[in-house]
Amino acid sequence: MASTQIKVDVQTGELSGDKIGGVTRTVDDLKGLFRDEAARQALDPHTVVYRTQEFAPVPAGQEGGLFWGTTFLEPGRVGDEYFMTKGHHHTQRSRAEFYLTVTGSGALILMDEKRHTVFAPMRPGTLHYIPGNTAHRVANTGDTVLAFLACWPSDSGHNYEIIASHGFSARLRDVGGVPTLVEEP
Ligand code: S6P
Ligand code: ZN
Repeated sequence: MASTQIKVDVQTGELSGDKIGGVTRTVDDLKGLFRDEAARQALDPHTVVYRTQEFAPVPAGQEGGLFWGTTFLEPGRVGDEYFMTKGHHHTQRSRAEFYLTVTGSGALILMDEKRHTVFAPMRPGTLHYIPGNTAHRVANTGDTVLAFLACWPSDSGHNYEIIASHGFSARLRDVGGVPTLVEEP
């Protein structure tokens, strides 16, 4: 059986090898994501908020395979909110995922089907299991790049529409210097 191999720099999270794709999300791409839209518009639209790398050894949607990726989330703020990922559900709702932090510090924000939102601290070495049926997003609460490795089923898919239209039920905001989940009105 053919094996498929890439390299992971475990210090930085950088992937190298074949079949690696990814996306970059700038301030301009993240219109409507943050609470303070005026603060977002005041930033340089070309500023990179995060970039991803994704190793897809099988076609997306194929049942039984696994994907591996790294997300590099820059430090920064939009108003009192930290730079964060868009956040998503998996299209196949039951699909779970692992996140392993390698650099920086931040927060994994999880929302269950009842729209109950919690967060867990991320720092180098923390491994988080994201259960199925759980929307997930990451915020960088530190001053350096937050890099985390992820592993998820190849048939998970990503549903961004629900979060784009309904958001999470709470936002992680800087309240007096402390990352605090604040319920949305
Ligand atoms: C994929 C996994 C991550 C995210 C990445 C960017 O299931 O959860 O690779 O895609 O952290 O976040 P988002 O919400 O923009 O896809
Ligand atoms: Zn995911």
